[in-house]
Amino acid sequence: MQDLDTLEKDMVAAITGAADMQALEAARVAALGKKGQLTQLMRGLGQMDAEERQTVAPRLNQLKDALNDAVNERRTALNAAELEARLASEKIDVTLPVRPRPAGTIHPVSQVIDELTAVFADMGFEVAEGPDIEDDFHNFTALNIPPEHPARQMHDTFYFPEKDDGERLLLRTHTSPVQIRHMQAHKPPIRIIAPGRTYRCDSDQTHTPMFHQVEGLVIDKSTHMGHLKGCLEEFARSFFEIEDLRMRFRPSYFPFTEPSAELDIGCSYAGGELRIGEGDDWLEILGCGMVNPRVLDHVGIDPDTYQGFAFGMGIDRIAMLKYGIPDLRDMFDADMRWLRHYGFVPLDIPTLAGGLSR
Ligand code: 2U9
Repeated sequence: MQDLDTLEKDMVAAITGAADMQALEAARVAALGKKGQLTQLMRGLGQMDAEERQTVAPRLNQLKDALNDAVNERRTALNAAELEARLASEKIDVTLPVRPRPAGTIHPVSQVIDELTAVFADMGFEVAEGPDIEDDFHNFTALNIPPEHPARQMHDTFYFPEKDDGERLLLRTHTSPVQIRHMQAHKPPIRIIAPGRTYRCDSDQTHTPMFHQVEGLVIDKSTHMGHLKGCLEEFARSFFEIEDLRMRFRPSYFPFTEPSAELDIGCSYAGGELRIGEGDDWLEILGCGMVNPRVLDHVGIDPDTYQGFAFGMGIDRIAMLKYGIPDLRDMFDADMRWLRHYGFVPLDIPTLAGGLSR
């Protein structure tokens, strides 16, 4: 019996000390398996006389129960530890966003350029581009702004240092030189828009030294003011996504167009908040006119055969109006918080069919 006590102690120690399920199974088999130590002892009962069997058999049964209890207890403990470890390793933070936001957004100016392009492309316009650094002829003279013209002062031009030949290059003050270059390189009919950066030495609450413009030009044999009106009304309705938008053309003056006009759209300023398409007030959105015949002369297009219309508008301004952006200067501060707030989802490309804005 003393031997059985030692044996029990050793087997229970092997079971309770098993570090994992594999070790526990090995300890169980060593004690209770077909060839296990207890099974061998049970088999020995047959060789015992009745009296000895009567004392040993209950002791072996008790040992068997103790070993089974020890195995079950250890299995439960190991299972619990394994679950604990799995739960710890599979921990998820339920406060994390379900799907991470893409890091970048589309700047409102880029978004509005895409929207303008979609609207005018649908009317058959192509996009034209040209250099930011221009010469005096393409930026001024060809546009009927001769050297002594007062409009030159109004443009607050950034000039480069004078070259050896006396020429002074400049940063374009409007995108009009793009249309001049296009007319020099292409014969009419012409139907283009020119979006891009423009520069004027001016900086305050409503002006930045770099800003964006889009201009448009249509030249054909019988293009007239009715085409201008229809085209720009269609543009305003599509761009602001308001079918019954109120509009009016007001006479104006530009050296490069004659006659000239400005387009106002209906709005309300009630409660200090601008609402486009509501109320009785007016908001100027663009300038336009019939291309001055002198401009056509400068690029070698016969004004007796061809005529056309042109328009121009500030992209930054209409982006602010459409998307309720309060301060112009924030547009070019590259502040990530501002960009996250006013930016657009990269794959939300504006189309007329799919909707211009979200
Ligand atoms: C050519 C002929 C004519 C472009 C035009 C305007 C009227 C105009 C301003 C709007 C706000 C500039 O950004 S702004 O300050 N532009 O009002 N632009 S007509 O006329 C052209 C252009 C090119 C060859």
